[in-house]
Amino acid sequence: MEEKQMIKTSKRLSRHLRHAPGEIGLTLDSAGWVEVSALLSALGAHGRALTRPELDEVVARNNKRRFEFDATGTRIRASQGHSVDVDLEYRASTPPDLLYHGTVGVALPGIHAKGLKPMRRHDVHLSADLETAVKVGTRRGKPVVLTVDAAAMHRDGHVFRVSTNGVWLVAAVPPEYLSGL
Ligand code: HQG
Repeated sequence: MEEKQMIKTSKRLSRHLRHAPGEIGLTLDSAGWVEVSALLSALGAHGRALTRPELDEVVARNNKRRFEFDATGTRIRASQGHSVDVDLEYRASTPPDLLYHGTVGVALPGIHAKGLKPMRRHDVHLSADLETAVKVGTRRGKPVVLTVDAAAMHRDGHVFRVSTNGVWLVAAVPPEYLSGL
């Protein structure tokens, strides 16, 4: 599949597997899974059809491994990034001592006042490496990278989880754990 088509399809999958399943008549289960056959027929009924081999290619080649199949390959979900209410059932894990969050200057006053909030998503997204945080910030403009004292948060009882595709998830980051503001 052409790169352009891959990106378009990935965005379409993100939309329906993270934010708006109902728009194409899909229902996700409580952990975000949907039958592959249901997804393919819903996509076909609402725009360009996608074949199973095409879906496999988009999942395998996706630059952020955004989607995953279950062990039997009959169900699919987004690994993180949802705005719909799901419990992805990731186990709580010990984070690296430092985690990073990429944002932009315009968000800083709000973050300074309230810390990092999940905003329209389910969790705050953090990365273990600086480079990813720079990329995340760059989506919105000139990137600002904040450093999260994840060791202290963990010690204080905040629960961290890591998604299948390596994104660190936490409900919120109070301002006292942030530097770089
Ligand atoms: C900001 C993409 C004001 C926050 C990326 C961010 C990531 C606040 C924006 C993933 C705030 C939310 C997630 C506060 C947070 N006041 N602004 N108190 N707290 N913010 O898109 O982390 O391509 O929901 O800094 O690469 O940017 O979709 O989160 O700028 O991995 O797979 O509010 O989405 O991945 O924006 O991005 P988002 P994010 P995908």
